[in-house]
Parts: sequence; structure tokens; C-alpha cells
Amino acid sequence: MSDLDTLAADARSRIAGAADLTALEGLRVEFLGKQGSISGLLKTLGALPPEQRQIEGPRIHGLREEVTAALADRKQALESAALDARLASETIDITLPAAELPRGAIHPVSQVMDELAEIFADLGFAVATGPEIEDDWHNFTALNLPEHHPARAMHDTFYFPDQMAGPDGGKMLLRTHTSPVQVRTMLSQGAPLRIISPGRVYRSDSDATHTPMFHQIEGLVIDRDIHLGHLKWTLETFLKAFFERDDIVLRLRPSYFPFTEPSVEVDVGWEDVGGRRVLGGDGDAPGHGWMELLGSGMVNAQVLEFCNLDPNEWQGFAFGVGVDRLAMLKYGIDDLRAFFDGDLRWLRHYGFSAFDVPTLSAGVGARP
Ligand code: 2NL
Repeated sequence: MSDLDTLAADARSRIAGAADLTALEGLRVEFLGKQGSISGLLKTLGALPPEQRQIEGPRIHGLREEVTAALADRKQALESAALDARLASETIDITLPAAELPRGAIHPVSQVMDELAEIFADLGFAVATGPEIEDDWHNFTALNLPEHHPARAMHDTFYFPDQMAGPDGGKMLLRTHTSPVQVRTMLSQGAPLRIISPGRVYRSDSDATHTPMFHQIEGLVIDRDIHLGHLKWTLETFLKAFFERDDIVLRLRPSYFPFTEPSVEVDVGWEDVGGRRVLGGDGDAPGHGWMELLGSGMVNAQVLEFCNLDPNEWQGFAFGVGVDRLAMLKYGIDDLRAFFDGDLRWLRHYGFSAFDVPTLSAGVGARP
């Protein structure tokens, strides 16, 4: 047997026996690489006399082709074996339920705020926001509550220390209502105006029905000939949309707020349904009653002047309502304090899906 035959037999058996692609690549380099044995033989051809080259040339080239083919065959065999092994080991059970993703819930207060924004947007109101840390002037003075006014005491205000005086030297405080947002908007945008201002407000008060932080939404409409009729229609339309009932009945009672004149307290008729007060119906009917829901009135001329609006040219109505209270009434939640306990079990129960976006077409604010 010639050297070439030995080399061929060796190559055949080792290629056939290559255990994996790495070993096979090693063999390819060993035989056909630049320094490979077959490449080495090919290089010797040039130095041979022509007759011998005619004999050896085809043999060496033949050997190179055979080894190339053997390498390719073995490569394919190894690759298909590897694929078979992967298919056998990596089977996925597509019937397995997917792992559950942690999912949050929308707090009822946030949900109700979104519902209110949606309803009032449909009535042409823009949403206005402003700082929660306010100065005395925007929170009180501009709202016709001068220093020493007895109504200021009713607000249980959280004040900042005197060293942290406001821009005008007045005290800084946590806003006790969102009215200062309306003041700021009147000053910056002028009239006419149609806005709601939802947000957090603070009062130093804490018991079963009061938390030191709570949520309020105020509404303000300023135009040339706005009157109490517009106020009543707006509140009625809003409450019908919000509680998704056509039979919401309002009762307007005279009241007092320093920032409105006249001031009107708004009661809503309720009905006893299995021991629960459900809004709707005439509060004077048997088994019914009235529930105080919000405060409102015509913007006091003094307030307009503080906000650089001429009361002889502009007038308007305003209202304020507690958002937490609205959420409790609409969604049957009894305990206000649970709103701010951060108990995840409570939130999972009363919370809303992030996909449950309030829209007029999908329920919230279905128009009468
Ligand atoms: C209540 C009463 C009310 C207002 C808020 C207001 C704002 C401006 C001018 C005039 Cl800038 N009024 N807001 C008016 C009446 C009542 O809230 O009991 N809220 C829970």
C-alpha cells in the first residue's frame, strides 16, 4: 500500500469517527488546511518530473476531493444528529399555562378622577392643575378669606414654619382646597374659562370620616352671562353621567361660602335599597332621603376682582366636591380610611384594571 493509500484510509476512518463538529474541523485543518498533509502533497507536485506528475497529480487531487466530500458528509450527519438531539430535549409544552405576570390595580380614587375628567371634557371643561404647597394669598386671600377671617379657622390648615415665607412674605401652607388652582388659571388665562381642578388637598383632621389628605375636584365656569341655571344643569348632567342613572334629583339649598355669592349647597335624593342608600329618586318620597353632596355658588365679585376680572363684564359659577366621597358612594366602599392604608388586598378587591379606561361610550357618562 502506498503512502497515499495509507493517508486516504486514515482520513476516511478518522472523518467517519469524528465525534463532533469541533473534532471534524480539526481534521479538515489537519488534511486540507494551509499546513495540511494533503495540501503539502499538492505542493510537491510542482517539483516532480512531468511523467510522474501526470500520475501523481490526479491521485492527489482525487484524494483531496474524496476527503472534502467525506468531511461534508460527516458534517451533515453530525448536524442532523445535533438537531435531532435538540428536538428531543427541547420540546415545549404549548398547553402549559403562561407564568402569571404581576399586575397592579388602579385605585378607586384615580379611577373616579379619570371618570370625572372624561365627563367634564365632554361638557367642554379643561383640566387645570397647580401646586399642593401654596401661599396664603392664593389659598385664602384671593378667595375672599382675609387674614383673621373666622372661616380660615374652619380649614384646619397645615402651615409651614414662618422661616419659609412665600414670595409676598405670607405664610406657606398645604392647600386646603383646589380653589387656588382656579385662581391661578383665572390670573394666567383670563376669561372666558371652563375648567375643573382635581387633586390632593390637606386639612389637619383625622377621624372615621376625615383623613388629613383627601381629594377634591372643583369646577369653574366664567363667561359673560352665566347664571345659577347653568350651574344646576351642569351639576345634574354631571351627576347623571357619573352615577349612570337618569333619575338623579337635586335639591339646592341656600348656604354660605366666602368665595361664592349666592352660595348653594346641593343635596341628592337617595333610596334605601336593602339597607343601603343608593342615589336616585326624589328624596321626599317615602323610604327616600336627601344627602348633602357638594357645595357651589356664583363666584363672589370680590374673588373676580382679586383675579383681575371685571365683575361688571364677567360672572360665573363654581363648585367643589370630595372625590373620595364620590368613589365611596359609586362603588359601595364604606371605610374612608381604607383608601389610604395601602393594603394590597383592599386594592385588589376595589381596584380597577388598567384596561378599564373610563370612556363615555363604554359606560361612564352614558348621556341621558
Ligand atoms: C365644598 C365647597 C366649593 C367653590 C368650592 C370656588 C372657587 C373659586 C371661586 C369660587 Cl376660584 N368658588 N370654589 C365654590 C363653592 C363651593 O366647595 O363643600 N367642597 C367640598
